[in-house]
Amino acid sequence: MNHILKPIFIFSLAVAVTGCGRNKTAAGTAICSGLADRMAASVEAGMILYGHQDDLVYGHTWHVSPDSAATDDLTRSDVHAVAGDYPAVVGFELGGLELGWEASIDKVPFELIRRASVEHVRRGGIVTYSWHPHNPYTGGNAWDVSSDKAVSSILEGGEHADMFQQWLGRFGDFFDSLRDDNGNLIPVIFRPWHENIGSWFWWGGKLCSAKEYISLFRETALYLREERGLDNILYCYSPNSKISAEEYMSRYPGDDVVDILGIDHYESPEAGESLYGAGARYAMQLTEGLDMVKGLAESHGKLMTLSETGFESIPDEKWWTSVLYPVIRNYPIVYVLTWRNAWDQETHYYAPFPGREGDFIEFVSEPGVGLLQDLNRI
Ligand code: BMA
Repeated sequence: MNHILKPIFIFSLAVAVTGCGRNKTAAGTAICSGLADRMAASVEAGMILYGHQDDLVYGHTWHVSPDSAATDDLTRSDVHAVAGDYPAVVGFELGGLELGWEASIDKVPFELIRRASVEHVRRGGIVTYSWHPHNPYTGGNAWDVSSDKAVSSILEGGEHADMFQQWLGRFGDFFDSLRDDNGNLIPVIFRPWHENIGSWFWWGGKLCSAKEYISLFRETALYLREERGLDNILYCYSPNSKISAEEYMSRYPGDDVVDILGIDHYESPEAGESLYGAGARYAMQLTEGLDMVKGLAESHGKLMTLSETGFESIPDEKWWTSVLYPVIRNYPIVYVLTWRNAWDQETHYYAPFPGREGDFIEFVSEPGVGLLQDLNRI
């Protein structure tokens, strides 16, 4: 929103922003340190940026059709339609890119994702990528946890190691294509191998050893950075919530390949649980999770984020101001990203849209909650 920024939070920002350009970091150059410094400045100003997954490429009732992927002006957005401004952060999903598909698992052409990413950064925004890759061992999707050999099979020496190199090659090509009008690479955030302590993805806690997971993350980041020389990527490590600090760190890939510590946490009522009860439980667990990440981010000199959150269909009319905001306002998080508004699933939405605004406008009017224009004033 266009509110005047009232930084009311005084954070002791122990963040050394190790982002590229500083000592031990993921990328090591000026391209990334610009983004890392900007994010640190935003936190220091008491701002929490709002992010939304796939915001510019589809919403609850619309999507950019594949036919106009090369020409659409990318001005549509459910968040903009409700709040009059774009999210400061936009997330995009890269699942399917590893297989050489034209469009993602959510049917968004990668050429459209590339254009929307460059355009959002041109407008002053921040872009982050999630990845739900197919199971390399079974051929199933990211949620296929039927084998505990998937991760080991693609690591160096594994039977599908070549396949993984091919996957990484496609990712290298994609990140290398993220260039502005002058041909310069744009800085972005990549958040691979997420929610890795739980066991709902094939790279999850019970599906591979800690050593294998760490190799997986490191091979990914080091391929892009060292072998491809891509110095425009900040890496985010984002386990699921409801875990201890020991569990969080048990699979930590290392300070040299991680720039941002995140956590994913959703509200999801249990059978028979009231809306109030579910909100209170979500808030308590989120508090525990953010307390933990804050401590770790401080001791490792990293930025922190609530990398994914939301309440599907947002049944609570006051969710944004009475459940989410009272918790996140207490933490120096760079951004909070709510998940996608699927255009082809009636109830699969996590952000407002016209006719279903809830209290989102009040939320983005709260002190320190930032949309794109707020970020541009930093
Ligand atoms: C999940 C759901 C799926 C989607 C996946 C990747 O949480 O939204 O429908 O395919 O994320 O975006």
